[in-house]
Amino acid sequence: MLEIVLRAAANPDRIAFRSESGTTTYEQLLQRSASLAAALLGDASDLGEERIAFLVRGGEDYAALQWGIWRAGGVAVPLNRGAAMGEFLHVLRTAGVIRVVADQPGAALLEACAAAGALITTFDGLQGGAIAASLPEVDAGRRAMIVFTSGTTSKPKGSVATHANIVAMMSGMEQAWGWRAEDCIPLFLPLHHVHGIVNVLGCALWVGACVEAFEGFRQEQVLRRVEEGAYSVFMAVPTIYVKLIKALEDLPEAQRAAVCAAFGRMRLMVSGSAALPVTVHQRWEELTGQRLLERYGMTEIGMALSNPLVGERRSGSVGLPMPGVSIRLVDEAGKEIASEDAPGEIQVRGPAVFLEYWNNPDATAASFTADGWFRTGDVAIRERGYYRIMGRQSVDIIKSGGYKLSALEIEGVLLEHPQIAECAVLGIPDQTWGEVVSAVVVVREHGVLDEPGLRAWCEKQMSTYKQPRRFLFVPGLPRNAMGKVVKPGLRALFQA
Ligand code: MLC
Ligand code: AMP
Repeated sequence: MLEIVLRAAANPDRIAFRSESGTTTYEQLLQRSASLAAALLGDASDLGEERIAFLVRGGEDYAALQWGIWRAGGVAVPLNRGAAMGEFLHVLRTAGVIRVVADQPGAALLEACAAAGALITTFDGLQGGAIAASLPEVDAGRRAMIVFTSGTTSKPKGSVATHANIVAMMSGMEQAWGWRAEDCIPLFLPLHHVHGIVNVLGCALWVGACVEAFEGFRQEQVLRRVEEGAYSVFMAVPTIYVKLIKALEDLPEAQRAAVCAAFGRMRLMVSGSAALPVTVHQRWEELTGQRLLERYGMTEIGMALSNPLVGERRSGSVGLPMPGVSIRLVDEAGKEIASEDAPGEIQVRGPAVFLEYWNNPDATAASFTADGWFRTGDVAIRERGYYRIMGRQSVDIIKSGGYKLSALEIEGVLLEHPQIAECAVLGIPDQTWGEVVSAVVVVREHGVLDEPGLRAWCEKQMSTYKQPRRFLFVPGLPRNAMGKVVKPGLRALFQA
């Protein structure tokens, strides 16, 4: 039986989810997931790694369905609620999805299912059935989940994690960060990326802890529960800490003191998914007395580096390798860097490293070195023992609000606009978002296009976080001798 299921069965009466409308115990979660597994199986004895895409409320519905898919032998493909029709279609087609489960499918998802020939089932329609007499034995080496991640290719790739990969991620975090059954954590991060899925939801359920789920980052509600002392652990991306600092500074003094003290009492607060600016780290500590633990990770590898739970949490640094993770820095000639203070690409090995990009052996092969290390594309140095992230090898990868975005993917979408002849997308540094997606656009000869029109068009074509926020209209793009657009030069135009 899957290890996470066995662990839940050992904690039947503990509360897995708590919300205004009540609680769900681990026993109830097991029952619901077993009944969903039976409904998904129908007459089959094992889904045999069928990819089931799903879009349901975060929290207990999501966990019950994720476990139901796993227990039936399927592969969970979580969808992004804010995706545009073309983004849904890409996921469904790439992962070869023929069944989608959704609670409130919107027009974009319905249209994508029709175009992909995938059958859509409502979540309610799947619930409430009998529990199967027996569920398949699912080996830990089998595929469990596909998370779509952007990169240096124009379209997101499906990163495949096995059950064993996910267990390695969760047990590494349990060991490194002292996760325990008494913990309680708010879940407001999106559930189509590993930060929300594995670090928050997965780890909490792995140790028998309690989760309070929100439909997205609802700042006021979260702060109210923080003030009430609801949580012992808190995990967020830097953008959220920036927003929280502003919110705390805007509160009346008495309330600010109470909320800050409540943050200060938490056992652990973690930041990750993007660089935490030193100023934010320091301001958070000044306000709350809580020193954030910054860590570094990636969809394909889970968490790789972390500041320690006990010991020095150094600002601007991501600390040391997580348990079970091997790290090396490699220079441009492919040689391992032994000394401190010399930058190199972070390469990773370990049981959490993903299996493959779904149906994309070339991309999978290209992401590993000949001797089996995963190339992250991130550059770091080691300083007094700790790793510090310097940046990325590619200018085409943008991090905005904690989301990794491909400039090439966004350029590809913009080029579908009938009035756009050429474009270049880049990330411009920003205090709140880390980087903001910015587009330089060349309009076709005799074409007519203005910024409000282009913004409105982008809203229909892309998820919120991919949409360019800043535009520059230029007569032509600067290119080098090889014909490649010179992006650093364009960045200067935005910063001027
Ligand atoms: C939204 N807005 C943006 C934006 N996203 N503006 C600039 N850049 C962006 N990226 C604008 C909206 O248009 C809107 O504008 C306003 O901000 C509020 O939008 P929202 O969608 O309601 O924002 P909010 O809910 O506050 O979302 C911010 C956020 C969210 C930080 C909570 O982006 C988020 O959940 N990020 C986390 C992503 C994540 O989990 N990444 C992990 C990947 S895994 P207006 O004008 O309408 O007000 C990974 C591995 C690892 O990286 O190491 O963890
Ligand atoms: P994703 O592919 O969405 O999982 O994003 C992973 C990427 O996020 C990494 O390759 C890094 O570029 C970035 N990242 C994650 N954590 C940190 C951090 N603490 N500091 C800097 N970058 C980070």
